[in-house]
Amino acid sequence: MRTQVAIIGGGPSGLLLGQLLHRKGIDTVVLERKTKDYVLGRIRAGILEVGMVDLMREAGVGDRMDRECFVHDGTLISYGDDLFGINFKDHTDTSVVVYGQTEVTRDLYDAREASGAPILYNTEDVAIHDADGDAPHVTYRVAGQDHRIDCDFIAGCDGFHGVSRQTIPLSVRREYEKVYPFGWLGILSETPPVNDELIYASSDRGFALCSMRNANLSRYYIQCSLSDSPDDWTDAAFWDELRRRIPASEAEALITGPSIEKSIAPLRSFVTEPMRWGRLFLCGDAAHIVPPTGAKGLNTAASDVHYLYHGLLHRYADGDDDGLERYSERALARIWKAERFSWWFTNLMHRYPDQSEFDLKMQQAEIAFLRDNRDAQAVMAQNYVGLPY
Ligand code: FAS
Ligand code: PHB
Repeated sequence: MRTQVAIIGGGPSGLLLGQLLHRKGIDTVVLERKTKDYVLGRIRAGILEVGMVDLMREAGVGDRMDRECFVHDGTLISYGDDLFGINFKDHTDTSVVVYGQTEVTRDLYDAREASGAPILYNTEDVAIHDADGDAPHVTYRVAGQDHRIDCDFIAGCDGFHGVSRQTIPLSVRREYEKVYPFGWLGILSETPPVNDELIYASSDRGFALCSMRNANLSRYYIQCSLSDSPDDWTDAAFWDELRRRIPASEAEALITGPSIEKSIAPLRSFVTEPMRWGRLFLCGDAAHIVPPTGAKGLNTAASDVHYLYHGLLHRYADGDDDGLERYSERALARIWKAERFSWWFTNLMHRYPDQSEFDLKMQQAEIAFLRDNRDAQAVMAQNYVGLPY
């Protein structure tokens, strides 16, 4: 088989890139290790920046998102019972959109399958060959049969545990990582959200987040120990701990129900440089990870897709390689700013096991400064709604 761009990974990065390229007549093949149902079963991001919203519309998959999403002009932040708002619209004239990654991925799968463009599921032993040579190609196995795809370019959209990043030699790759000493225990419940806005809550007992997917589907998180497993937490224990971490007014309003999904996500900051090696381009979680506090994971994947899509478009349309040559530099410039914001917000809102009393006072002072200072809120708003592409 031959194609112009082989895309490894059928998550949001790979599917969005594939859909954008397909609409411009550029041939792609998407290789996904799992099944579509497995990918759709992973509960992940919930907040889309305007850049991602625009890309979904440009990809022709924005209609359901535009119908069903919630537009949020701000968010709430609390420390104990002290609750205050950050008004994004007021500071940036921009909002964010609440529309789950599951729905984004579903819309992209539907579009891919409707287009007839090839997507291969259950691909095994995917390997990248000659990425830094003149005959890049990908080999893989499906149902016991070995296959090869010759291509012009390879997009490594296969997430943190994929094969693409590992293909770049260690002599070329530089990796930067911070692993946080806690995780997020998240649940989905078919209950109305406790508030119309998200609540990022800090407390003496740790962090909590009240989010949502729609008017009757809520998403809640509490900071938990890395030694915890979801089975250690009954629903009742989760709800009790969540109530202890959010303002009393919200705890009283909280409507609880049985969890329909319960999982723990570890938190890490990670970046690999460069994001390009010859004809291989890394995109999304394959190249970088953020703690979900700043809602930047999916949204930095989106800006990578934007840069790579336009680089490939110019390469095929007029032979101009400038976008591809500058891809890694441009993507990383925005990624590092998102890494900084995610790291800053995580440090501000979470309890660290080794924190001193002084450290706690610094955290409380910074939250109070954010509450009281308009400029501090403007900086928060600019980072949360998404820095320019
Ligand atoms: P993905 O990991 O989503 O997709 C990669 C795809 O490649 C997967 O479908 C995988 O099966 C496939 N793949 C892997 N190896 C392969 C191989 N060798 N061959 C073929 N296919 C292969 N972000 C937020 O903004 N908010 C959140 O609350 C949030 N929660 C998260 C919770 C968890 C547990 C995780 C892991 C991430 C979370 N994220 C969150 C970040 C998440 O949304 C990612 O940023 C987003 O999924 C990135 O999309 P992709 O780059 O497509 O990577
Ligand atoms: C979510 O709804 O899953 C969500 C929202 C905001 C975040 C992280 C996760 O910062």
